Amino acid sequence: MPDRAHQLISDILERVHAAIVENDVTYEEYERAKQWFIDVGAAGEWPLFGDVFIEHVVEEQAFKDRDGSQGTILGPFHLPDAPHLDAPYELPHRPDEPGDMTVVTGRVTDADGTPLAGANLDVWQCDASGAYSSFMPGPPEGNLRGQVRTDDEGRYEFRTVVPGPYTIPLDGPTGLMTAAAGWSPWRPAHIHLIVGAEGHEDLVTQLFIGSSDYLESDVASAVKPELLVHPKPSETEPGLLAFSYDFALAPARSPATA
Ligand code: MBD
Ligand code: FE
Repeated sequence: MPDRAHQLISDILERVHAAIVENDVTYEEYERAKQWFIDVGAAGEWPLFGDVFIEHVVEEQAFKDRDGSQGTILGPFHLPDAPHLDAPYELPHRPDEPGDMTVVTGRVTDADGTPLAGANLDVWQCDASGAYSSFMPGPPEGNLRGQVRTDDEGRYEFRTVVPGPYTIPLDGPTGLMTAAAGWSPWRPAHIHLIVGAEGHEDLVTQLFIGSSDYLESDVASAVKPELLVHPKPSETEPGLLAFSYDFALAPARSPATA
């Protein structure tokens, strides 16, 4: 689609040029920016930069008219092949995993509220200290990643640990840019999910812990009020927290062909 490419590339560059003119950008600043581009690439932080500062607008634009539950950004830390777990579901974790254990329950339905049996929830999160397995030192491979299914009534239930807030790397180029701009580098505590069922559009979303710091200042601008959850002491399982969340999936946009 050359017209589309021409339109987008021209528009983005014109806006950069206008910002240079309006702010009277100097050669020193241009050279600093060039070195920063190089540094972001060398640090492997382009996915982080994109998902923190750009993805939220793409998500809001792409799904503004979609039926069903709210989604939010995917982020850079999803791994596609997390294990399909068996009931009773519990995300894999260390024997001495720090943090509060919680039960997460709810229903997956279509946009009209009809329960979806055999729906899949691909769940991933950081640990209580903000570390994602496979991306940060600390947790072992596969920690706090797994896939869960709904039962015949569309219900799901799994156990996990309440995640902590997360900060982007402070000493990398994305963190240095964030500090230079005077912004907080933190994301509030959240659990990522991709909820999927046959004939329905995948819902990429996050559930935000309602008691977390940084809900009002998420560096990735991904919090939506509909996505807050409030873990409370479980009424049936002493020592555990519990919360509930129901997901409604929009119909697939086009019929499957393969
Ligand atoms: C995260 O944990 C995250 O979810 C996103 C979107 C960006 C950076 C870190
Ligand atoms: Fe995250």
